[in-house]
Amino acid sequence: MRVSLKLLLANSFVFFDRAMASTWFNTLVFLLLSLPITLSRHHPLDPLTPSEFDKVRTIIKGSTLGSAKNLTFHYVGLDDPDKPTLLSWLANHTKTSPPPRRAFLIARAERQTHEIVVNLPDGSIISDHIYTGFGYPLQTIEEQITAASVLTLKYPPFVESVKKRGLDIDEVVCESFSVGWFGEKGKQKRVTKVLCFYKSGSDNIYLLPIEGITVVVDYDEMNILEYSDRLMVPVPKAEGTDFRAFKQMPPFGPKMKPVTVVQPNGRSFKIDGHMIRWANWVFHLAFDVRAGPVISLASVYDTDKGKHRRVLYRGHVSELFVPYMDPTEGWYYKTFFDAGEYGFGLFAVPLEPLTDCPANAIFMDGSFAGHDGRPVKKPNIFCVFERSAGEIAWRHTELGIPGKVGKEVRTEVSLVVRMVSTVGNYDYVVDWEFKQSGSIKVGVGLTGILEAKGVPYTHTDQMSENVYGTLLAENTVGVHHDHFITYYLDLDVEGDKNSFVKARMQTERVTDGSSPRKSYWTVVRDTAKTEADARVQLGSEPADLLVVNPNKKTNVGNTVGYRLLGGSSAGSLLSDDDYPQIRAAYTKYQVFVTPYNRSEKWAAGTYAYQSRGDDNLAIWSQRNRAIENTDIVLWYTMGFHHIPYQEDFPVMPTLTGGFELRPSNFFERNPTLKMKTPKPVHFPNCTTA
Ligand SMILES: *[C@@H]1O[C@H](CO)[C@@H](O)[C@H](O)[C@H]1NC(C)=O
Ligand SMILES: *[C@@H]1O[C@H](CO)[C@@H](O)[C@H](O)[C@H]1NC(C)=O
Ligand SMILES: [Cu+2]
Repeated sequence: MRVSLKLLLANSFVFFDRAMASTWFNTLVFLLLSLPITLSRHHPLDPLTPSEFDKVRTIIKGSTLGSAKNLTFHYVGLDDPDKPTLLSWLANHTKTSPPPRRAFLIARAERQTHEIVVNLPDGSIISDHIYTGFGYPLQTIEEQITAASVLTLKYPPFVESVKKRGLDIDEVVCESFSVGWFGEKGKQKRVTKVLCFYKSGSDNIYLLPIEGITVVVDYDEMNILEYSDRLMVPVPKAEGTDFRAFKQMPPFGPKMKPVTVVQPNGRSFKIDGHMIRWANWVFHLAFDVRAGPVISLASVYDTDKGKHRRVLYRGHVSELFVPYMDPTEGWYYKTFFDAGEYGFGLFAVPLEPLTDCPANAIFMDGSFAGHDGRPVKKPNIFCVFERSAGEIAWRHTELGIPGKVGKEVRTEVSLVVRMVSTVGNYDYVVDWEFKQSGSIKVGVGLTGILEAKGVPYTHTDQMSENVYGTLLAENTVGVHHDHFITYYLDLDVEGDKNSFVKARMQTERVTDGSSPRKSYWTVVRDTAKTEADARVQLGSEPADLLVVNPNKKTNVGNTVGYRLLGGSSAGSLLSDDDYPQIRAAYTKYQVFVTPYNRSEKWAAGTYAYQSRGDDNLAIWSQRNRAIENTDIVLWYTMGFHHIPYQEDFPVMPTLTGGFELRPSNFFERNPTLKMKTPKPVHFPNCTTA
């Protein structure tokens, strides 16, 4: 859920809105954009620019599809070059020209889904394939607004239902919710369910649901298919739901003195286009409307070897599955796929300097193609900053030498790339943090508003039925749910031929009397041969999980690798035959490893909207392909079972989870041994003791 649509549109603006209306102008822009000089400036992984989105639109409008009725653009993005092509270009890029820039788009026209590849340099359509399988592409913001705000709010029976509840229609706001799939056979229409909320003086609409009304809208016809008004549960009281500062009454919370991070000599990182260089790291950062931030070509400089060494070819959020645990009529279908149904990048919000990101942050913009294919700018979509939060990178006090105390400490400074996506009620703060130790830490902060249900109860003593959640305030239940955030991690540890190793810790018994000890643990290293060996439920047995390069050894003979330190791991508790679980079957495991395949990027399938579970990570993994000493992709699913608590009301304090990719026999020794702690900064009113 979903969608402060108007706000999102207000924060974006459309390029060339009127100018593009005239055809000669289109042709001119088209010709200008065709000049190779414009294109050669791009890194092959740079996201499409606003003018490239325009160009794609112009090409499609000029094709046979251009005359189709109701042509809508559901996804437009870079058709990233084939990996071998890109790698060979990178190895040689002073001598050869980059792979041609191509766009991949998913458009709908006349109730059909088209998958189109456009060659940008010459404006040709390379392929136009009609997808006939189950599931639909991302919803557009515009169709969500039309279904919710235009159709529903004007629908006479709905206006009547609002009146019957004694509510004022002008205070009602509505939003579109994806409907899922519950075993229906045959092709289903592309539909949405609309839910409405009551503002009544508070802006915290998600805590003020109008329960008992079902509205089903056909997206393709844009009409209301079903309407029912079942029961009359009061809208919860608005009192106490407001989270805006100016609405709060004294007494106020603890007062703090100003605090900030200053870098008097400037930042230690450089952004060149989409390439970011900081300390020992270099990587490419792109925005994708479905994934949000995409990190590519991350490599770490090895001071001892005097070169950059490859770590991560590509990493991004692949899916967020958020199933609610209330099986009743108004709630059962709430099993959201925030990336594949809504667009994790599409709902990214502009970051505000000094609050969303610290004072030393730099901001980057992004853009995407709207419903009509026109570019929409997303300002301040990412921030990049150095984090110096008083952490210790490493230290030691040497107390063991009589008469001498030796001490060494290094301060931790890391680099963070941040995006915040507000998918309706929830705000996800996603951080990619690069450390000088060679670690990449990925963090997700969950905050925002709980999805609340209106109930007749004002105290837990009155509740004789299951309310499927926690009574948070009078008439307000926070419904039980999960968050499963799946990351696509194409690690290339010193090259693309990698293996997945489980270093299992196994208890050994001492039975021969050779030691006073009766037991110890030892490590058994299993290299996964096929996909089945690499499905892991974390916590089921103690093991380090590594992606290694079996062809590269350290000087003392260990295999170079990176290990996954999983955090916030939870597995889905739904039954395997439950429909949402069939669609998100991969959430039974936290780890999968697949061989690299360019078309396997989205854990819940390319067409997650109304998907039926026939195309997802769990299904691909069942092919049980070979994954040893080949190009592999690691998939990690972070999970949270969320029982709401009263502190989550009316706005939830950030709950943080994450995982770490940590060099493991990658370097010859601690790579931060010779790292220098930054010089101290002296403040006028601050004394360093
Ligand atoms: C186009 O959309 C309109 C409403 O938005 C609908 O009535 C019509 O049937 C659609 N036509 C096609 C061919 O999809
Ligand atoms: C790549 O993935 C797609 C989608 O799962 C599949 O149809 C195709 O067969 C795969 N290709 C290879 C070479 O495994
Ligand atoms: Cu939650």
